[in-house]
Amino acid sequence: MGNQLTEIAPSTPFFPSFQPLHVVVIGLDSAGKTSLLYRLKLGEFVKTIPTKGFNMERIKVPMGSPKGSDTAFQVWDVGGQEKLRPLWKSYTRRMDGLVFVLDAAEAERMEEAKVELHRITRSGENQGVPLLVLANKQDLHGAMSASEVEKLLALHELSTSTLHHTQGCSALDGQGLQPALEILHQMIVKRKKVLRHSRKKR
Ligand code: G3D
Ligand code: MG
Repeated sequence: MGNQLTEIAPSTPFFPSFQPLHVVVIGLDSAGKTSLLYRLKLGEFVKTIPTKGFNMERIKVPMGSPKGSDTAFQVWDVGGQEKLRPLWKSYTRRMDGLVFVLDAAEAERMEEAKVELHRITRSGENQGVPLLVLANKQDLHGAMSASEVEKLLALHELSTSTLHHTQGCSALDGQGLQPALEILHQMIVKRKKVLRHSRKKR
């Protein structure tokens, strides 16, 4: 699910792991953001409590291409309760990539998620930042697929310059996370290339 990824050549330059990519994880409360962060950091499912502020961790993700390489992400997991959402703006400043997490088994909150996602992606300097949507809790019976989630969130309404990808995943068993982060990395690399190119032209 997504757009424009087919144009990414396998030979895209690789960012050295000493320069972590700044990635911000947001989404409604209880979507599974903190569980996903610690699944990535520790490789296991941990019991969470609602996030009042934020969690920040550096994670290293092995990349399929170039083989044997890995990429460092500095991941900010920001609380999703309604009263905390105005803070999202300050965390998303100068980010390289945005991860929006949903509880794919909770159809009744899709509209609320859509409104928040479009609000944050349209605001100021967030425009054009690559977006990874994680349709979490795929281990639950009745969880919506990535394509259903993509439609309900109306991702086609995002600006054409915003690279995006939607991936089904589960913090419980870890499925879907590795490929999702590889695609996020590819989208970030592609955008940096485009920005560099347009700066040179000026
Ligand atoms: P948040 O950080 O987005 O607010 P949390 O969400 O990571 O705190 O998770 C909220 C609840 O969802 C937790 O359950 C957590 O265990 C559960 N959860 C997170 N990811 C998954 C998943 O992939 N599958 C399933 N089945 N549950 C998940 P509680 O019961 O503590 O509220
Ligand atoms: Mg949390």
